[in-house]
Amino acid sequence: MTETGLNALASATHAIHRARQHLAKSLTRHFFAVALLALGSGAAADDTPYQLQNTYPHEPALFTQGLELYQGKLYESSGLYGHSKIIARKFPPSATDSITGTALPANIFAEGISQYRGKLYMLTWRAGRGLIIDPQHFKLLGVFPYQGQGWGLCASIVEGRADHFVMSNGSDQLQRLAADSMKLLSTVTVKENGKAIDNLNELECLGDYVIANQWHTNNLLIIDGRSGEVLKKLDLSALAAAANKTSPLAPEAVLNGVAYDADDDSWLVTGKLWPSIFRIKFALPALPVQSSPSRP
Ligand SMILES: [Ca+2]
Repeated sequence: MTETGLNALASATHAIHRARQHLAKSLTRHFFAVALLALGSGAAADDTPYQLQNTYPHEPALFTQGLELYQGKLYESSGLYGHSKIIARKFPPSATDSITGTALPANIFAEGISQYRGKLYMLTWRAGRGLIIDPQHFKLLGVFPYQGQGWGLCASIVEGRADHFVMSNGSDQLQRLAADSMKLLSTVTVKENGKAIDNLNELECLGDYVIANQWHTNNLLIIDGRSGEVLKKLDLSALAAAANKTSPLAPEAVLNGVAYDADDDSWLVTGKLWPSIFRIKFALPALPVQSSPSRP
């Protein structure tokens, strides 16, 4: 692998070598390698009922860091150095599906992913560089810098204002990044009745709502992305318990992964190393009326 920096990284897209190998169950995965040395280096809200709609198999080897539905496929990023990958498969899955995706270089720790205007954006934890990837062929399209650690990512789109990404970093802060430049716009502290809520991890945006799961808890938080206020909290302990019934889970096999399905207004949730993906429905609380409008 030859390369020296981010410019080389961006230009390395077409120099990637690809290999294919057949996986068990006749699944196919596309690999590419890129030169990436530059990356080396509440108590307050009530628990809210939800309805379990369905349960699907999930590959229990995946250390899920990002979950996103896009054009009938479920995209998932899986972390850990030396094991990171992005995969995609038709959803709901069937036994004959093929899995496509890409294995990532060993110095990349894949974190959250988000689809935005036909491209996948993926964070790389402590490396401070995100990757922009073509969701069809998994080619590297670009690189963007970010500040601090990168955990979860989602794209917030509201008619009448500029799009932005929301990024978590494991703290109680959410960063807003301009979607057109990936530049930091602002940060907001997530609070539940005045108390900061930390360890925010995987995210899903729906307009101004930010749905976040909190690392090492079974909580799914419904957040007003404009103010950071936790509007509701779902306790998904029953789903975590159900996952544990079929697979002994390691201590790090925690709830992580939420994706919105606009087709039926439901949500897919899973966890690291979980054998199941759950489809749930829940009512979104109304967003408070803001005294100062968010539009410019
Ligand atoms: Ca997500």
